[in-house]
Amino acid sequence: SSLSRHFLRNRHFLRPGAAVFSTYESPESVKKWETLADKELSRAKNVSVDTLRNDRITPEGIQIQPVYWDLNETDPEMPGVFPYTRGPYASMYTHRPWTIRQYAGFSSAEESNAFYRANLAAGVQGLSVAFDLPTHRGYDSDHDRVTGDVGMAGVPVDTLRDMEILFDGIDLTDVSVSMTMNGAVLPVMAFYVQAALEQNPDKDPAEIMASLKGTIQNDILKEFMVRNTYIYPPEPSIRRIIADIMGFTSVHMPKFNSLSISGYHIQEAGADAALELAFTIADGLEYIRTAVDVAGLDVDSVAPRLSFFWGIGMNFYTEIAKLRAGRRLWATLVKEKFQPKKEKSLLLRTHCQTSGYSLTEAQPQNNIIRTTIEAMAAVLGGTQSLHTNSYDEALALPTVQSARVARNTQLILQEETGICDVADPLAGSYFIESLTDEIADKALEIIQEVEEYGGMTKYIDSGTAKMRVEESATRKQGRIDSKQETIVGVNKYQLDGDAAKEEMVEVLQIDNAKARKTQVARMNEVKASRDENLVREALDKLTASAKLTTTTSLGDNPNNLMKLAIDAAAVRCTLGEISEALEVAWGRHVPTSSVVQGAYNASYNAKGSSATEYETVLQEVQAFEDSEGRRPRILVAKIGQDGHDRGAKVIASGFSDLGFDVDVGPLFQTPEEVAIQAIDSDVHVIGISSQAAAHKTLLPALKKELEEKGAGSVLVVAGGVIPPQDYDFLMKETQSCSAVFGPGTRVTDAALQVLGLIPRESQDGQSTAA
Ligand code: MLC
Ligand code: 5AD
Repeated sequence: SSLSRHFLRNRHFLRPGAAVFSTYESPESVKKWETLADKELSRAKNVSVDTLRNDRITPEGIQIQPVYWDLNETDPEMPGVFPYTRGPYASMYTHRPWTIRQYAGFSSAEESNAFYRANLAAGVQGLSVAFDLPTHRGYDSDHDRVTGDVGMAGVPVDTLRDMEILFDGIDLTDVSVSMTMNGAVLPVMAFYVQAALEQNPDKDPAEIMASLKGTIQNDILKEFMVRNTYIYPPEPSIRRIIADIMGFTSVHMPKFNSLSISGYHIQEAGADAALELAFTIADGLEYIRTAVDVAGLDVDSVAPRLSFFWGIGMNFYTEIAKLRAGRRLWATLVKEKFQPKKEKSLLLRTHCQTSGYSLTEAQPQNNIIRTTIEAMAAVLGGTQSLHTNSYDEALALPTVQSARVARNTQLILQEETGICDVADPLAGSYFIESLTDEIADKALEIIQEVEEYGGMTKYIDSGTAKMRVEESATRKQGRIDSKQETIVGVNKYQLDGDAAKEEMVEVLQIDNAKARKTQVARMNEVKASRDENLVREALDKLTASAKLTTTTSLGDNPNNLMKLAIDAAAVRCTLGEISEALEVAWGRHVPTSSVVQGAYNASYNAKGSSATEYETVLQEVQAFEDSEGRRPRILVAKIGQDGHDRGAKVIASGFSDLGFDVDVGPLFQTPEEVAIQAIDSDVHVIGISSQAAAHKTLLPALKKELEEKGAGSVLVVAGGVIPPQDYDFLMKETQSCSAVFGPGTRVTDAALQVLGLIPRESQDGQSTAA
């Protein structure tokens, strides 16, 4: 067992530079490592393993080796060697540090472009584009479902023109670009490719495409599970869109990573590390199966360009172990299931992002420390690329200043600490090795369960995947609310009154109406100058291809959807039009939703926790029922294109365990649709959860709808990422809600406060609301 392996053996760690090394016969794996490392290092000027060994001497006179291993082992695991637990590359950061890649997008292409250029000048090595939610969901900025969302959570892209401005002055054949896009992946990839072609009108298009390096997220499975920016149903999303993109890129864009298989959002939705690891690897296996079985592609033509993406939270050791275990699991499973011929097909290369969920609204400067610790875990785990969050994460999009601190966190790690000097420096630690084994075992158990079920598509379809994540999230909230888990400044060591005010930080404010107006004007300009016949023709071809039932994935197939989307981009079709052309054939996906029962209760009231507040809420709910004749009823709703639903789900589950009648509204509602549902269900209160900054447009709109429908007395409360600077606007100026619950609010506290605010009918129509 792993216990005996790691605790009982008497190990001797002799460093490879020691005198004994002269008589030491390197095992095969070490020889293989040295050959690989020399090959990697020789790419850089005049460097070899030997130069590294001899040149790097500390002020104390100690030689730093590029890698360490146990000289007693006959076959020690080495970085860059199967099963890659210790890293995908032999030389790791001694040759090239991880890419500092800050995810960002602001309310216009111009602003985002300025940010990217400034960042590149300041040491950032790759770009990563955050699009706004209408773009994610395939709507043009003038669509009436997106009034509150344009430019709020990222950059809006309606046409090729926006993409050209976004990368103005940035050579796309030189800088690697990651684009986080899943739903509207075809038009966005098409705009990107076409922008690169038009940047280089004199060069051979095939050559340009072949030189493009970067990553498209394109991971729709986790969208259906947790992130929710899908457009079409699973079947065409996977078997047509993803298959065709893999097919196209494998032929025309061999340097481009066609998928970024993401655990990040699974963790952010509340999953623990084993669940994140398992579902992500299982997603990856499903994508290879799609490539091989549906698209008829060879495993070696797609697997080398699959890339991964992990979330890194505050469980320092666990996160390091997760990255190591992930590489081992992936290499082992891909080898076993698909027998690739290329070694590169087995490498798990990954991006990491520090956890947004772990950051707090209270005392935001503490988030700098949290992010630093998480970044260190990602680096010690051997990530290839990293985003560090800004400390104002729980309040708004980053300001110039908070973005700089976030970027500098990585520059300091790379250039001041020596952390890059040694590959996989924690290998051989009894604890880390043991934890790596155990996380791998736990994840493998879940992967096997999923595989036996028939793979991740079926598993997600059954609703089990989502339920497991939501249950994990609700349990975590219970542990936090009952103080079994500490969050400094939130459930322990809080600041009070004046001191708390001192800690307020300036946040970025976005003028949503202005962003929308500018976008719509530019889009109309593009539309006015294009040839409508060509537009119609390109869109019709997309629809016709979408209706085909045969595979179109082979890169040169004239019906390949990626190829047709590029043709459509070239004649200036908009993102909304391209998306609509496919929707005609496939329809839009309609999600279902359910509420986890009992998990909050179980973890809150776990052995050893004090449950008095919990009891108090139960008693108050009972008193409400006794006086009003029915239980308090709440509609937990999301408005606009914001699909972040962990908060909403946790509130729904928690309130339900606490005795409320809970209705959960569907995602992506308009204010009017929420008002109608609230009235139909005769709820006392609507709880709006907002994570994507549209609250200042959408909450007043909801209030207006309620009043117009004669339901002005329905209580509205809001929660989520809402900067304190906006509280007065919402509660006083526009009176669009009666309370705002920021991140870190305990569910029990929110429930008590809501109960106090509901007007009671029992007292002669007199409201007793506080
Ligand atoms: C690197 N290289 C080495 C080396 N290190 N070669 C030899 N020895 C070493 N030690 C080489 C690589 O082989 C490669 O070349 C090149 O250098 C670049 O290294 P890389 O490791 O591929 O790094 P990078 O280009 O940065 O790619 C990292 C990646 C990629 C593979 C993980 O997919 C990526 O950048 N992902 C980013 C995803 C992202 O930003 N997502 C944001 C999501 S935010 P070659 O020739 O082999 O390619 C989000 C939030 C939300 O999702 O919800 O909105
Ligand atoms: N700019 C910068 N960072 C962003 N994030 C999301 N949108 C943006 C943006 N437009 C980051 C936050 C969030 C994670 C999903 O990505 O850290 O938690």
